[in-house]
Amino acid sequence: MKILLVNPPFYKIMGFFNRYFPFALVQLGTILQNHGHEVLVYDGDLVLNPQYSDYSLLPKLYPDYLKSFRDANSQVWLDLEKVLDEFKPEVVGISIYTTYIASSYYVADVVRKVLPLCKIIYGGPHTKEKYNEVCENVENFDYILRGMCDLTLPQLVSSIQNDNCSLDRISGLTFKRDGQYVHNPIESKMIDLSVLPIPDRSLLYNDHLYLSEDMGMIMTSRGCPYSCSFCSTDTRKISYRPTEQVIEEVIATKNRYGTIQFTFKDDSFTVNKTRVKELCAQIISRKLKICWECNTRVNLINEELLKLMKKAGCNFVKVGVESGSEYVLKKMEKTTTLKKCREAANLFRKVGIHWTAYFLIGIPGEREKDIIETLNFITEIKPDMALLGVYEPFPGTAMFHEGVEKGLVKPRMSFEEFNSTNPNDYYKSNAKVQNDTIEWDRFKYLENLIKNKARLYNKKYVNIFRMFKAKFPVYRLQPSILKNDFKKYLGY
Ligand code: B12
Ligand code: SF4
Repeated sequence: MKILLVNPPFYKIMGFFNRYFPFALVQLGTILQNHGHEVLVYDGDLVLNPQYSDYSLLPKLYPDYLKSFRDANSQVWLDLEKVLDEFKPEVVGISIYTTYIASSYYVADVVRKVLPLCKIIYGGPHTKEKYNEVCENVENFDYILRGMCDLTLPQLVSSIQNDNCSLDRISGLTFKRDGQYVHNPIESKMIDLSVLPIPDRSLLYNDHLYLSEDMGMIMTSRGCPYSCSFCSTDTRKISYRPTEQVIEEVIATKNRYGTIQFTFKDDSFTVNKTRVKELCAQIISRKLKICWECNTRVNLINEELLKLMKKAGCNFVKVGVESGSEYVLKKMEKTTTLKKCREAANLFRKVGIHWTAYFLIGIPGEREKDIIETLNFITEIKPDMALLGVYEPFPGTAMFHEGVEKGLVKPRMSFEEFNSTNPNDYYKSNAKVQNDTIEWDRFKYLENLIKNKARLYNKKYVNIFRMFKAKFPVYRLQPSILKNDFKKYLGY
């Protein structure tokens, strides 16, 4: 069958900088291709000329995003129509993240308008928890697949090909029978990654337009054994790809797109140290000459491991420090301590790997004094980069449920609400209430204070120099990346 997988436009409509290619769709597309289907992956959020890289502008710019749904001449939607018209798929898969749900709904409208007979499948992180809400909100779809779909999507496509036979047997499928929705349970949260093919990036429409480093996103594992209460990863288990397969993907991407800066985007890359050591040893012994970054946790590193990672080309590590308050770390169920964060900071400095610390403010129960402690903690542990986010309730998380109990979060959102609300405020009972402990005006004051301090901190010459130094080997070989980073920096 002809299958189009669509990553809905979001950042592009507002002119924001965006990163990477839609990994999940390329992975799913490759699997479908191996089952004999003709597949195209359309990334509606491929931004070629970004205007902004400061995402705190979103509250000001989101009306442009919502307005685009009512503008028949909006270029992003005309572009999608053109692809549908040219490729003429029989099945379209659309991904849904909570943040861009309004766009995912609109993509289906466009598909129905251009190709009324085409089957529409929704999938992605938002559908796992909120499939009932999707059914209530929109009509323009045929199926929702929940959870990991690597094995179930080909099953569904084959059912569609055979007049909807055996739909009952597909794990995590929502479909309509006699006018009623049927929701099959999800049988397993995890899958054996060794059976999956290497994601074929050439399935992307206009694959040559991506920056080489944006093609360098690789997942070497899936899942996370931790259960931070704000995070929607709920696997509690982790499954790994064979090291040899990861190396093959690195080599194939480097050969085709010239990628030298890679990102291992696993939730927590260093959970299994033996595996990381094996991967590093392979990168070194096979002289791959690449740089790479990864995400991990402050409790999952040690000096020996960091040294080896550095030797194998690791130039950036990103960790969720989250808060400078022990009380808040406990509320987040982070299972780390300030002491562990300090130790990690010392280790990164000692080994000399650029490290970014993520911080999160505004969770339920957080007090003013906790935010001040976070501010002080940034200047105490001195990460090379401090990135600050404001808490947003994502469905399926423990904190979402806590928010519902406290009246801060509404369990459902209507179609109209998605189409009139700033995506940062989705599921908040009141856009002008961040949490139950700090008054709105005071919270906004503290948010601006800490964001401005973090911005100034990141712009210190010494921190800019460290960033430049970490990426110098890449800039030397690919000056276009330096130009791009410079533009991003100016917009920040
Ligand atoms: C990489 C990543 C990013 C990358 C880019 C992603 C990309 N271009 O591919 C960047 C850094 C840009 C990013 C940004 C954001 N991200 Co993010 N990201 C991830 C991360 C770490 C990995 C995603 C991934 O590729 N996983 C591997 C693939 C194979 O798994 P998957 O995405 O779940 O896909 C499977 C199923 O969901 C399903 N599926 C997915 N799409 C589709 C489509 C169809 C049609 C079907 C049938 C099935 C299907 O099948 C897939 C294979 O089994 C996840 C965490 C995680 N562990 O998944 C968070 C995660 C997806 N991100 C999340 C969030 C919140 C964000 C941000 C909002 C963060 C922020 N505050 O700004 C932004 C929003 C981005 C946007 N455009 O709206 C949340 C999503 C929560 C939600 N309910 O939507 C996650 C789950 C993190 C978390 N644990 O809370 N992210
Ligand atoms: S925040 Fe990170 S460590 Fe915590 S559960 Fe989510 S992925 Fe795991």
